[in-house]
Amino acid sequence: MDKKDTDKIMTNDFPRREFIKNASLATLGTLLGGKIVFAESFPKGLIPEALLLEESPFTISGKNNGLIVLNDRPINAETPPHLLDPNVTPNDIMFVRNNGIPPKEVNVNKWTLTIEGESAEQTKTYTIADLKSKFKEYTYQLTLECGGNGRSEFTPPAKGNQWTTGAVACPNWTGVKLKDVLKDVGIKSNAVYIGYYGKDTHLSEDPTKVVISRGVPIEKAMEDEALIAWSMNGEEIPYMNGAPLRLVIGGWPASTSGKWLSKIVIRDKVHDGPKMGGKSYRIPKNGIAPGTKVPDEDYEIIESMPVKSLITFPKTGAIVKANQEFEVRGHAWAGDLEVKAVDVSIDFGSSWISCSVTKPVNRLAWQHFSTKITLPESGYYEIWARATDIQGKSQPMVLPGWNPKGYLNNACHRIAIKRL
Ligand SMILES: Nc1nc2c(c(=O)[nH]1)N[C@H]1C(S)=C(S)[C@@H](COP(=O)(O)O)O[C@H]1N2
Ligand SMILES: [Mo]
Repeated sequence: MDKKDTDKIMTNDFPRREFIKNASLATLGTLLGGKIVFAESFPKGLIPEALLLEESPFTISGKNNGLIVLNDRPINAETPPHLLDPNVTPNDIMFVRNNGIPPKEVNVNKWTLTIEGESAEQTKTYTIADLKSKFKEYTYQLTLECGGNGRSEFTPPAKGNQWTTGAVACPNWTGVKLKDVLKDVGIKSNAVYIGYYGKDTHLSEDPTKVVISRGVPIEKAMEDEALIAWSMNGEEIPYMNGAPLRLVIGGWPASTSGKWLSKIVIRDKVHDGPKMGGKSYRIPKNGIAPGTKVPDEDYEIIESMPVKSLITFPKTGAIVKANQEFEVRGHAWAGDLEVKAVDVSIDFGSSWISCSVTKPVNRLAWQHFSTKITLPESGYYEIWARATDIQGKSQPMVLPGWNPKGYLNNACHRIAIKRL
């Protein structure tokens, strides 16, 4: 079964229809790429004709119209698994996770990056041209996954974007090493953390309010693969993904990869910008029963992301012929670690078939798995994928431990298949 065949086969778009049916007119407007004129006459519950078309003709700026919009203010959109099939994620396919409103003006020639902070030897400001001429350029393929990817599966449900599996991507990033720029400024010996600031604006429209300002320990910032990037897959970074400049911290929650990057602070303590404290991107230090309340001091910051995999082919809902052998393939990643093995199951986890797994092209890039499968008799199947990292940790089959904000769901990915 080649790619074209499964593309033609049915897919289950029911959840999307439910969402659209219940969406506000403003959300529908975003999905359609403009406000609905005469909205007051639009029958409640009717699905706009444009959204009934197989491919919506209108999109989020620069993005593939197959992305699924979860929220319109701020704009958040995830990628269905089958669109993540390429080994290197194309620019128009990468998910969008905004906490605020992207900057109105993005001028590459006027853009500056300032480095400062109590553990910086001096304050220095660079234009993008300065960065390009002063420092050596590097390209790495780096995996970015939102800490809340998979949130929709937790019960009791957690507030926030109801990501299913699509808040992950692994494009090629080009830029300079964060460590080269930090060293050029000078790092004091008491440095422990860095923090970023971007040019997006707060949902309240209060210009003094910072949307999000997170960071990483200085050791993570000094890794070879931590980049200040201006390019994705050899092109400009898409506007929604942080053009013209962003941090790329592979393997850690993507919230550490600041978009529309304008300032980096070198701190003598753990960075304390908005979304570093409380329950944001933090999980209880100890396992808890679902629904338990935990005081803030018993939380810790999420660092390396857990092992996970995604089946990108076939597309869920595919129908295969009797005795038809077909390929099952996808990607697997494990935060700072490498993936050692990927297994798939066609019998709900009773037995597992081991897949071939590629080496990562560089550290912190996702890996690819594949195997060939024939289904024994006619009927409904699920294919489950389970990756194991080099330390022997595997994905849970159903759900990992519940946490109040619904982070780090690395449960096995499942797809539905029917055999004729
Ligand atoms: N300036 C800025 N940087 C940001 C964010 C943001 O809202 N503003 N969102 C963060 C979060 S939570 C994630 S998951 C990633 C998403 O990156 P993407 O939108 O390019 O997929 O960007 C991170 N960097
Ligand atoms: Mo995120």
